[in-house]
Amino acid sequence: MDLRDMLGIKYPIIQGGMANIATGEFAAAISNAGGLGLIAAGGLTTQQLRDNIRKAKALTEKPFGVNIMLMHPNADEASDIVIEEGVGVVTTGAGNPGKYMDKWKKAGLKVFPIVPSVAFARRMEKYGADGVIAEGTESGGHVGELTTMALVPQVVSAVQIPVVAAGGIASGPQMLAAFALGAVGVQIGTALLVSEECPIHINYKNAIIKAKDTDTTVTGRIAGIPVRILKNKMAREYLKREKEGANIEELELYTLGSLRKAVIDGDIHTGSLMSGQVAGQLKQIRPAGEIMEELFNDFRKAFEELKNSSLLNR
Ligand code: TUI
Repeated sequence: MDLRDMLGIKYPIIQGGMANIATGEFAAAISNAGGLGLIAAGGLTTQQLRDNIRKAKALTEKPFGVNIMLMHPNADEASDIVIEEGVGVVTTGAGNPGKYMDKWKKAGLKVFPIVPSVAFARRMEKYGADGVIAEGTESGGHVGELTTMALVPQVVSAVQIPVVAAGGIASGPQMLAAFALGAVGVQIGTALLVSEECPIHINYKNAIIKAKDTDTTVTGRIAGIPVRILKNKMAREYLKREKEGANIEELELYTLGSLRKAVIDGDIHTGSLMSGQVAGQLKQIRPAGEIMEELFNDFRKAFEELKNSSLLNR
């Protein structure tokens, strides 16, 4: 199955959900540039979600979707709004979308749950998911345990439905690796955070551009909500207090509203700068169309180089 035909898109690229960041305007920009843009329902009120869907519809003729962050208190309402507003595609993260699957399938929505394990992917296939997004721990934000390299091929072997790879993909060779592992497409988050169209504070973008390979860390492992962010003052204090045995209530004081601090105020010291491990590769802020076009062209080049390499020719 070619993901481009399945979703009606130019590149086999689904935008990462990115709660509190991915607006209707941003999703439309990604869709107009040839990927599948997504509005993140996480962080929006129900009315804001409706408004953002209508905004995206006004700004693009191309397909777009909604990402529903299942830990968000508004997930139930969001699950109805996507039906009422006639959204074509839903991706879900940070939980089990099982209770919504029947109504979504009846409404003709295409559903791609994000899965951190083989068992969860199998369960989603049984529920009737159209595909799954196998997301490795290299990703930014809320992460699972397994790496993309280990997770994707095991999910591909376990299910019949299409598998999209996510986590650690921001270059042509990484995209090639995802396809080599059996994925039919990729989900791209961090690389699109540093697009011109992405509505985060410039300080947040510059922090990603400045970051090196080892500059992300994972907070919240003990509390059971592991979140990958760029190392900063907030991350250091959080990890210190976490090690010292601070309770969840205290730790939440660090994280509550901290993503918005980074996104809106550009506070790179006490804000939560969610980012994947690929931050170290990203060196400039560019239009989203250029980022996706280069990714796909470099994927082709990487494949040609591999075919012509001495490895295969002696
Ligand atoms: O959801 C994400 N990434 C996210 S959500 C987010 S917003 C946030 N803000 C503050 C704290 C926490 C989150 C930022 N980034 N990725 C998809 C994802 N889903 N990663 C891991 C999972 C997952 C984990 C467990 C999916 C299912 C699951 O199973 C739960 C179950 O019921 O067994």
